[in-house]
Amino acid sequence: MTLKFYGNLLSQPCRAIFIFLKANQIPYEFKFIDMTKGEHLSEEYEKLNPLKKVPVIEDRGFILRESVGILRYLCREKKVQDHWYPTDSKQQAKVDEYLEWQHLDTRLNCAMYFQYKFLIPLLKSEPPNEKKVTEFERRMKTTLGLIENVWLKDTPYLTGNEITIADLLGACEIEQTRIAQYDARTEYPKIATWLERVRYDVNPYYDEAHGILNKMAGKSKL
Ligand SMILES: N[C@@H](CCC(=O)N[C@@H](CS)C(=O)NCC(=O)O)C(=O)O
Repeated sequence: MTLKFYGNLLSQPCRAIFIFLKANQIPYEFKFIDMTKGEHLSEEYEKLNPLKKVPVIEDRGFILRESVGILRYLCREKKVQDHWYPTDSKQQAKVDEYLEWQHLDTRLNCAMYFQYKFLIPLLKSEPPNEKKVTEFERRMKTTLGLIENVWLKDTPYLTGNEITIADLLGACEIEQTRIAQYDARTEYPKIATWLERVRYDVNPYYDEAHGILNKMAGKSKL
């Protein structure tokens, strides 16, 4: 039975899972959840995920939510190269170190900037709340500064010398702010080089995952 992946490529964690599945040639059936139509809020979807969010996977009847948990599960269950989530305890711990940190840093601060600068004004047809935008821009830049000067200080990838699931989640989160017309590449040279490295490693899937985002980032007049 093919793995089912419920998601939407405008979602940062969904893109990370999409790239991972493709790069590892794991067969799956994509179930597009149209959040603009509120499909994630439907009764049918709620049965799958009472948290009403994407992504979700279903693997031979086993349902799993939360991108970090999903990626770790896929690394354990499927035939993938060890570098994605090393079995060596210390190397794995370094990946976990980032995965734990990112929830309240890269994920929270970049996503909130994107929401206040772009998504909320779009959904509510009203101008951005400038106070919130300024606050989250400050917090996002603190996070980006830490990625530039701490996580990428001595290594080509976030947690070492090889690409891991941490890099996929981190890169997809940072790319999201381009829809709100902020590109981290312009201010953070190490982040720029690292994003290009990650893209190169997993292309054509990186570009495929970011196709809609790239179009939106190009079109947005904000
Ligand atoms: N911690 C969750 C976050 C999932 C999440 O926030 N998904 C967003 C899209 S990026 C969503 O479904 N939002 C719909 C909503 O909040 O109504 C994960 O990493 O999987």
